[in-house]
Parts: sequence; C-alpha cells; structure tokens
Amino acid sequence: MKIHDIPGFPNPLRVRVVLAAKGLLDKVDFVPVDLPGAEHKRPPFLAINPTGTVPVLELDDGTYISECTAITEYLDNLDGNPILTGKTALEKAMVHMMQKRAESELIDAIGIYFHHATPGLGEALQPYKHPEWEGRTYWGEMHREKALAGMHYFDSVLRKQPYIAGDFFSMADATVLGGLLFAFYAQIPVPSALTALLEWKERVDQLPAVIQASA
Ligand SMILES: N[C@@H](CCC(=O)N[C@@H](CS)C(=O)NCC(=O)O)C(=O)O
Repeated sequence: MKIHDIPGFPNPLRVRVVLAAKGLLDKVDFVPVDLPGAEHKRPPFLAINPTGTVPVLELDDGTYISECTAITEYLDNLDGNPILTGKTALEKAMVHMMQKRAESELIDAIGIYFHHATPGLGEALQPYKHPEWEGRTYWGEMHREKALAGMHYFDSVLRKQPYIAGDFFSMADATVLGGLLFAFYAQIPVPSALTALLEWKERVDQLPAVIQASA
C-alpha cells in the first residue's frame, strides 16, 4: 500500500495515527505530494483524487481511496478488529457522528480560515483559494469563530467522557487531534479556559500511536 501525503500536515496526521494504531506504519510507502507547490491541484494528482487533497491511499491493485474517514474505515476493518470506528451499532454511530462534528466544526473550519483569510500555504496555491486574502475575507474570518466554537463544544464533551466519542480512542479523536494541529499552524490557540480539551490533548499526545504517527 502507498499513502500519498505530506508529513506534518493535519489531515495526513489523522491517517498516520490510524496506521500506527493498527500496526501498519511499516506496511506502507509514503509518496510525498508538494502542497505548497500546488502539485495536488494539477491533472496527474487530480486523476487519483478529483478533490485535490491529501491523504490518498493507493492499494496494490491500483485502487485509490481518498477522504480520511474512508481510508480509516478500510484500514480499521482489514484485520476484522475495528478499534477506531466502533464495534457495536451504537459505537459506530457515535464515532461517525462525533467525527463528522470534528470535521465540520473544527478541522474543516480551520482549513477554510487558513486558506481563505491568511496567506495559507503561499503564492502557488492562491489561484485555487480566495484571491483577496490580504483583505482577510469575512467568510474566512467567520470560520475562525466557528472553529473556536467547535473547541468550546469539544471541551464540553470531554467534561463528560474521556474521549470524543465515548470511552475509547477513535477516529473522532484523530480528527480533533488533526484539528488542533491545524489550529496551531493557523495561530488559533486553544483558550486556556478549555481545560478538558487541553487535558485530553496532553493525554492523547502520550498515546504510542500518536507518538509514532508524529515522529
Ligand atoms: N476531507 C478531506 C480533507 C483533506 C484535506 O483538506 N487535506 C489538506 C491537507 S491537511 C489538503 O490537502 N489541503 C490542500 C488544499 O486545501 O489545497 C479528508 O478527509 O481527507
């Protein structure tokens, strides 16, 4: 298997955590994609993922799977022991629901702010983003507020349970983790009052899968 991605980036981290948790990190080859150079917006990459984003999983038979959730579902079920996407009907539903919230309210909101209200990854990508970033678009700025609201929401969740979707580390935690990495790059610090979210971050940063994935 191959993973097309770029190390140190938020969405790639989500899948790297999954690979580590499943003991698959050394079973894949990583193919670097030049995001600052806009390689992912040109035809050869768009042929493997029309959305123009990383990560993408390439299987040995030439199948390409994009979207962190789809990649995670695939990898988590390969050994018949899904530890990250839920085992029971209820667990699966909770993981799915919370991971979707983690995307829409946090990591994707930060992505919109970063790419459309800041210089983002630089000049090569600007034609694909909002051309008026110097004006710090209202739309982009709005998503900074949305992300902050998302942080407050996940803090409230973590005051009641140890992990985002319940009592085990799941795909939803990996998404929030990627979201907080993105928040760091986009300079949206987690407010110090959000102690449950900050404590969760400290705790999950110590998990072997997260340490391996971040190395
Ligand atoms: N929903 C996608 C999001 C992927 C995504 O946005 N990845 C970022 C890297 S962290 C990317 O490729 N950004 C390129 C761009 O926005 O131009 C997924 O789950 O894989």
